This record gives sequence, C-alpha cells and structure tokens, in this order.
Amino acid sequence: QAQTSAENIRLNQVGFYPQAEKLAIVLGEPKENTFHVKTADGKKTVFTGKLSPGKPNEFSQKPTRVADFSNFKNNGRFVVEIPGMGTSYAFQIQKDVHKAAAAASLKGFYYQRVSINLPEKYAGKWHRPAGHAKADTEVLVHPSAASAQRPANTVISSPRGWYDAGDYNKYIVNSGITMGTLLAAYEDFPDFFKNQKLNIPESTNPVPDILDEVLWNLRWMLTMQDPNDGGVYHKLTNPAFDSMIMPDKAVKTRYVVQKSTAATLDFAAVMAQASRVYKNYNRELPGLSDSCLTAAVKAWEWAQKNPNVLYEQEAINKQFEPKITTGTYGDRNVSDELTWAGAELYVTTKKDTYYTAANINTSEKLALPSWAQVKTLGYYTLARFSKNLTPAAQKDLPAIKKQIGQFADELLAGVAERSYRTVMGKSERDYIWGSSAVAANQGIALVQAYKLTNDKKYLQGALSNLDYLLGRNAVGYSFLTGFGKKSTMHPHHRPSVADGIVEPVPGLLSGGTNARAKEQDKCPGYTATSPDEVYLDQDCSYASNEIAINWNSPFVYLASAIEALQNQ
Ligand code: 9MR
Repeated sequence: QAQTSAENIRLNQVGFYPQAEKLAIVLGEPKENTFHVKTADGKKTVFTGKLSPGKPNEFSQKPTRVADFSNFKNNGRFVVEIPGMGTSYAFQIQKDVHKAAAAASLKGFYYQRVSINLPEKYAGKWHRPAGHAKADTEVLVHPSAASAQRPANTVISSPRGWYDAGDYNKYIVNSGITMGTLLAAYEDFPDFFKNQKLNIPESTNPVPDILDEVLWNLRWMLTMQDPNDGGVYHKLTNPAFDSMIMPDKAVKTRYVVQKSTAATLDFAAVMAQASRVYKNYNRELPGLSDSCLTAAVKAWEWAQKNPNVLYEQEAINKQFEPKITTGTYGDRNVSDELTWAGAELYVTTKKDTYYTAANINTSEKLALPSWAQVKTLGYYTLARFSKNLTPAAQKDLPAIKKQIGQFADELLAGVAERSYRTVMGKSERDYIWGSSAVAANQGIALVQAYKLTNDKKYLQGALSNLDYLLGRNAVGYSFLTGFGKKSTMHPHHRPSVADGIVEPVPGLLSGGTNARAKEQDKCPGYTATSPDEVYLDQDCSYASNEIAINWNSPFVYLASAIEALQNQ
C-alpha cells in the first residue's frame, strides 16, 4: 500500500515545546539531504537543516533519516518539507503544547464511567445513558467466592467504577496499577492538577478533578472487599464478553468472582495511598481517608493469612457454574504486590512492620511496572517521601534512589543509535500487548529519575516516548484518539463501535503495536511482520487496538508530568 508523503514523515503530530528537542523521522530515500521547516500554509521557509545519513531500521531494515529542527524555537503552526518527497502533517510549536492531550487522556476515564449518564454537557456528541445502572446494584456472589456469611448467589451492590477497557467488566488487579499511577501523578505534580479543569460533573467542587475522577473508581473498589474477612474479589464480570453493544444495552447478570491475594494486595496499596491523598480533603469528603486506611489494613491482614491465593479461572470453571470466560489478569507471582502494598501502608502509617514485610531489596533490578508487576511502584513511593520516613527505610534510601537512576540509565542507553530515537523500542520485547503502556511507563521511570537528579537527559528521554505515542513510531499513528491527523480511529472499544459516531470516544490510548497480535486476535488484515510494525487500526484487533485504563493512566502521568516540567 502506497503511503503519502505525510505518512512517511514520522513526528509527534500534536507538536513541540519551543525549547525542547524536535525530531521527525523520514522513511525512504530522499534525493537531497536537506529539509525545510515551513509555515503550515507552505508559503514561508523558516528553517533549513540537513538530514542525518541514512540508517536501516533495527527491525524492518527500512531506510530512515532524522530531521532535527531542535534549533528552531519559534511559536506557530508548521510542516516539515522533504524536497522531492513532500510535506509532513502540520504541527504546533508552543508552550503547553500537550496540555489538551493530558487533559483529554484523563477525561477518557470519565467516558469509561459505569452507573452514570454521560450528558451532552460533559460528554459532547459521545453522550450516552448510564451503563449497568441496575445490574451492578444486584451483583451475585459467584460460587467460587462463596463464604459462610455470603453464600453463593448472595446479592451485593457494587456500582460505579470504570469499564476496564473495550469490554464492560471491572477487574481489581488492573484497577490497582491504574489507580496507583493516577494517584502518583497527583502526588508528584499536585499544582499541575489543582489547576486542571476537565468539565466533569464535579468540576465545580474544591477537589481537584483528577481526585474526583479517581474517587469514582475508589468507591467501586471499596465495595469489592468482603466486610466479613477483608478479602477482595478478583473481578466483577459477566460470565462471557458482551457483543459490540452500548453499555446500557448490556444487561446480563454480573458476578463477583473468587477472592485473590493479588487483588487484595493491590487493593491494600491503592487504599493506603488514597488514605494519604484524600486526607487533605477531609472537609469535602469526611471520613473517606479513614475508611480507606481501615480497608487497606483489613485487606493486608487477609493477605497475611492468605499469602498465595492465585486466580485460577480454569480451575474455577472445572468446579463451578456459570463458567467465566472474561479477562483473567491471572498473575502467578504476588511477591511484587506484597512489596507495593507494604510500601504504601508504611509510607501512610510510618509503621516499620509494613516496611519489613515489603521485602525491599536494594540489590535487585527494578522492573517496568505493568498490571502483573507492581514492585517498582513501591520504590517510587519510598523515593517520593524520602524526607518523611523512619530510620528503617531511611537507611535504604540512597540505594533505592540509585536503583531508580540505574533503571533509567538502562532505558536511556542506545537511544541515539536507534532509528526512531525513542527510548521505546530497545528490543522486540517492548512490542507486547499494550505496548503503548510500555512506552508510557518507561517515560514515568525517566521522570522519576529526573525528579531525583534534575538531569535533563531523563526528561528528554521521557519526551521521546511521548513523541512515540503521538506519532514518531514505525506505524506512523498517534495512538491517542482525537489527537493527531493520523490517529487511532477504530479502537476495540464497545461504545466507539456501537454509538454510530464516526470519531471514536476521545482521549483513549490504543494498546498499540504488538508483535504477536496476529496470532492472538486473528483479526484479518495484518500484513506487517516486523515487530515494530504489527498494528491494525480495526476494531477486531483487540491485541493491538483495544483501549484500557491501565494504558491510559501512564499516558496521563507522562503527558501531565511533561507539561508540568516543560520549562525546566
Ligand atoms: O492487558 C492484558 C494483557 O497484558 C494480556 O496479555 C491480555 C491477554 O490475557 O489481556 C489484557 O487484558 C485485557 C483483559 O484481560 C480484559 N479487558 C481488556 C484487557 C486489554 O486487552
């Protein structure tokens, strides 16, 4: 398929900060080695530079060149022109250039809300009736979750929350990292969020909009804890995935399924963190902070007694009816959840027993956060509060900070030699299901290192991955719906498919390139085989083009952090 010239000039389609690095990657073999930056109307040349020598892409071997116009610092709307080839999409150079994308990605959570009408006033043309308004107030306890106090088929009420992704189920494990990341964004950049307005129903109250949005899911999470023993159900779900219908048309009976250690520890971590964050809003939200801490402690105690209850969907289906076939988030190792929950409880309560139980290991490598690997979130939290810890943790802090720095250095290594010059794409392993979140979480790690060192190379690395997500990548898409001339249009997202509106719901991050997508979702149409190119903007491609809350949240963090730090 022939590509237009604009498609062959890969850049952040939203734009650039005046003082920051500005790169476009040119695919193919241009006849000349000069390039121009022109005003968007094409009339005036404002900058001329030299393309870098050609270089084969690490994965596809396709020839690439770099157009570096970082030295051009004027505000305005521009295009990059490659003589003999054509011009790029128009982009903006200005301060606050990612402000709208940062806000929209957070507003994306509003569009995922369960149990509430989304009126036109807030949702624009994507307004829709509430989903699961009744179903989630009469949820059945699945036989896999039955207890003496709550036998099978006990009815519980578990409304609110966000739909996990393109499907309409609610999963505690995935809510865990999502909430942890959004709360961390607030803890790291409170002033940025205090000034942000999202046009959501709560925008007029004194609580920052991010905390109002997070509260929608927090209140749901609280209902997922069995008050009798503190254990937390793994998920609230239909037995099987719905067809591509609007949420108010999805009325099948829902169940809470088996308690698990992963869900209970993730819950404990989120509640401990929330207790700390909402403490400052005791007047507006009386009792919330205390309730969160009580819930966190109860969950922690359940997990102490049940340290390794894994979620085993196959085993459940051998034993119980109805059979459950929705997403599993079936983590096989819960030691990292223990670390995260222990660290959050420790920082909130300052009780050394939690620190000891967290098993902080200052001699091991950190791991990139994902729904199944949350250890590093605990290390970030300890570093964030390094000035307010007891001696038990104080002694480890220099080493913890070093670990974060080393992790960031590993991410930065080799960027300059890579054809797209992004931190993303060091190896094929970055291109997994939900790779957009890999890029965004790498960005967060670099922001953490920047906060500890003030070394701008980390900030530049983080920005390279925001550029990746917004178009400087081997498929040439901006993965954030509604942002960029060539952005995801057909995400695997039931409302976007079923609502009859051409544009997808805005502010949602596609999972993005996934080397194994073809075999995983069997959506017809994949032609690419290079790991960095396997992406299909079609709604059947749930392995490369779904959206999910745990992918949106690191985008929120990254875009917001970069906005907050843009002048540094
Ligand atoms: O994000 C999850 C990914 O890491 C797994 O490889 C994949 C297959 O198990 O599942 C993804 O999570 C999905 C969840 O199970 C159900 N809701 C949609 C999620 C995103 O595709």
